[in-house]
Amino acid sequence: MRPYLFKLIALGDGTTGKTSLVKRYTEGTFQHDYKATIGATFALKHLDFEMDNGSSAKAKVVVWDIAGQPSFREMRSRYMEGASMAFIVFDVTRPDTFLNVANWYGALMKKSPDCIVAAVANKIDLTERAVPSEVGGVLENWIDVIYVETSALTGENVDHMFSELVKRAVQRFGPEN
Ligand code: G3D
Ligand code: MG
Repeated sequence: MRPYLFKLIALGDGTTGKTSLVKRYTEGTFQHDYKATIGATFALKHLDFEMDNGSSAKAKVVVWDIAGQPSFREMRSRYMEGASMAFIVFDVTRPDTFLNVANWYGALMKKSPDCIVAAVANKIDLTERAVPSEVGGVLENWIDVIYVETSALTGENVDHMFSELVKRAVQRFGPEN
């Protein structure tokens, strides 16, 4: 059986933890001194998983991560097009990054309306949390997202976030997309 092939993109304001989440997921590491470069970087993840009917399946996920401080404009074109999945990250210590989630979502829906989306509350390991968990229910009722709370630092919920996206993408798009 041919593997599923998916494009997954990282979205969200600068320094919310996009690159750290991608690294945690694809390499299992956390780098304190990651240096941003210009352009986008790519990581490939191979997955073996079980379908609801018990059969096994394989997926290849190409994760796109834009480098540096992203703007909506530079993100819109190639980057968002053809994405099967996206995660929009905000930093729980910075409410302004939470308020921008809906803007990222709107821009994404213009380019990839069928995309499966996760809204990710990152940096939950920090004690200076300013955005409470209750926003999860608000977000899920407001826009069509899966809400997940993560820490790229400790790794909490990171695999869960990515596997939820892949599971739903398999359900929505089926094989050979
Ligand atoms: P970005 O790709 O969205 O711009 P980065 O964000 O992944 O580069 O992360 C920005 C900063 O936040 C980095 O700090 C990184 O170490 C930190 N960070 C990312 N995720 C977490 C997390 O879950 N918990 C904590 N405590 N910090 C996190 P520096 O200081 O290296 O610039
Ligand atoms: Mg980055």
